[in-house]
Amino acid sequence: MSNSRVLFLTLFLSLALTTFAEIHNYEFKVLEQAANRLCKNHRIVNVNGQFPGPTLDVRDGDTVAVKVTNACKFNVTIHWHGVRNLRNPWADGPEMVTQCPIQTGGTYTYRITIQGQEGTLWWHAHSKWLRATVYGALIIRPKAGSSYPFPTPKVEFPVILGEWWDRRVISVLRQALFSGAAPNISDAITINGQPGDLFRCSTQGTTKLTVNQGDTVLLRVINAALNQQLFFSVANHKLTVVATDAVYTKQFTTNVIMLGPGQTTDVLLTADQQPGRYYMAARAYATAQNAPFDNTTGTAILQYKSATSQPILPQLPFYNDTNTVTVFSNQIKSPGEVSVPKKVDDSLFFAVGLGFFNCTPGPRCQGPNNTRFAASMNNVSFILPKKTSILQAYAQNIPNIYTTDFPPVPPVQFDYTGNVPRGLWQPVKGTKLTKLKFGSNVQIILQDTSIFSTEDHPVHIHGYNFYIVGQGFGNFNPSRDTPNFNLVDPPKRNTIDVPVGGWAAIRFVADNPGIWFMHCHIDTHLVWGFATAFLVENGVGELETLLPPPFDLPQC
Ligand SMILES: *[C@@H]1O[C@H](CO)[C@@H](O)[C@H](O)[C@H]1NC(C)=O
Ligand SMILES: *[C@@H]1O[C@H](CO)[C@@H](O)[C@H](O)[C@H]1NC(C)=O
Ligand SMILES: *[C@@H]1O[C@H](CO)[C@@H](O)[C@H](O)[C@H]1NC(C)=O
Ligand SMILES: *[C@@H]1O[C@H](CO)[C@@H](O)[C@H](O)[C@H]1NC(C)=O
Ligand SMILES: *[C@@H]1O[C@H](CO)[C@@H](O)[C@H](O)[C@H]1NC(C)=O
Ligand SMILES: *[C@@H]1O[C@H](CO)[C@@H](O)[C@H](O)[C@H]1NC(C)=O
Ligand SMILES: [Cu+2]
Repeated sequence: MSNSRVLFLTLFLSLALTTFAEIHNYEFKVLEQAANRLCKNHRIVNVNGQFPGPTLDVRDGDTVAVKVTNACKFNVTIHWHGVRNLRNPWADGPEMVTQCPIQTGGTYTYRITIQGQEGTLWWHAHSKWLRATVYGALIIRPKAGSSYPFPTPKVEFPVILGEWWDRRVISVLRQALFSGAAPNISDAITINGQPGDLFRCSTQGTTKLTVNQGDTVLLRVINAALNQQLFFSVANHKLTVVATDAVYTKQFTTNVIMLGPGQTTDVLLTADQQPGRYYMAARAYATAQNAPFDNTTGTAILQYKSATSQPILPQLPFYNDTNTVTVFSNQIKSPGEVSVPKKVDDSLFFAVGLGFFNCTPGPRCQGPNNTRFAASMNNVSFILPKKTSILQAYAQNIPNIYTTDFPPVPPVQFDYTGNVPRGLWQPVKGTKLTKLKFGSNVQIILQDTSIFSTEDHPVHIHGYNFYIVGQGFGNFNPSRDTPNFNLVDPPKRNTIDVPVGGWAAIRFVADNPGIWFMHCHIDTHLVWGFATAFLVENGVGELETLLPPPFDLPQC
């Protein structure tokens, strides 16, 4: 062999052995096609003709390039929920926040990097309400040569919970945005796109998972529902929680889990029951008072090989069983001691919840008592810019797209969870951001309000994982609550379901420069303005600096 050949081989081998990192190429074609559920046909937007869409299956350290072609008549973008994409919000996806939409006939390639994350994430459309049917799993396995922190399961299965409307979701949203009233609730809770055989015309399509007795099974549960927190349980089988939001947890065993929209939970189950058929079931956890919700039960079937018996239903908690939720979420912890920021540089307090805009009685004023529904954070109801995205405006110095004066504390202090005077119910509109220095230690208290109704809100931050150092009910009280923060082994997540009528304290280091969206993952609340964004400044040197925009970034 020639010297250069040897050199090349050595180089190639050492690269392959030291990094193992792979590059995955996927192609997504966004289409609108007929789908049949609950005895009715109507058109849904999907990816590659699949619903749920394709599963991305990668390893920690890999790079993923997804070429998205928009072949439907709506503007679309895709978000990689929970992927940090360090220095690269260009690949994050929220429409008019980090990019202009991919218009009909257009193409954009998302170049995603997975670094230090393992478990289950997911992807979904981030444009209007398209994510109702445009979503799929993103599975991140350990690097080659390393393994799970538990015995490798025999079977792995994504369980994607969703909501189905008998009408086109675009029409449901359009009607709500026109009238100012709350949108219609969904008609079915689904598992992997199927409502299950408790519904009419659904026996054929029901999702089934076949196992052998004795198998261990890893269920990767994702709440992809548009607007609904969900309980999930499997009849007669205990679930051992091993990870949430692609971060491993201390393991614990439970009969039921609860996920807010946006959250994921990996659970292990052992097929140690009598050979038979058992329902996996999902149903609402709903906390807003006097608000209608979809109270149907979505099911799939866990069946032992060759069993044919009638499936058994698990007992799910009552829709308002906050006690079960609290017991469950208090058990989620990091596996051991973690490095939580101890000193806080930016101390923020965000009061979050619903509100109303007064309006002139008429067809566009059909919220309660002649209003239009709104939602806000610190009394700002977020408006997406129309001319260009916030990230493009930031990177290219385009003025008048956003401001950086988001209030660090509520502009008016009040008894957040008490009887709030009507005079405080109407927020102001704005596109307001919080500027953060690179490397700053940030703490945010998220405080629910009782304006209209208390409610648990799944708050998601793009590009970041954060530690949940405390949670409680009522108003946050710094002198009482701060000393009880868990700075040892708190859970790390990308979405926190803030307790109903309560608060949550989160901490993170602002180590990812760029524009990053923060919002309620209930899409009804998001379109009403429950959102803001962070502008994280560059640090020192290339590795702490926002990447330049890719050449194919869509323009408005
Ligand atoms: C919403 O529900 C109302 C009452 O059931 C119905 O009249 C209306 O057509 C629905 N709208 C949409 C867009 O589904
Ligand atoms: C929700 O459905 C369950 C099971 O079908 C039923 O027991 C319960 O009464 C319903 N709750 C509401 C508020 O509709
Ligand atoms: C839950 O709802 C039921 C009936 O809808 C009610 O009787 C019960 O008091 C509620 N529980 C809580 C904890 O609010
Ligand atoms: C609407 O007005 C009625 C009567 O004043 C009041 O009882 C109710 O709480 C109001 N609802 C809202 C959402 O403001
Ligand atoms: C929000 O701002 C509006 C307009 O200034 C004011 O009327 C309202 O009381 C404020 N509400 C809160 C909760 O700060
Ligand atoms: C689609 O996006 C383009 C570019 O941002 C915009 O001009 C157009 O109004 C959008 N169309 C719809 C239906 O929102
Ligand atoms: Cu919300």
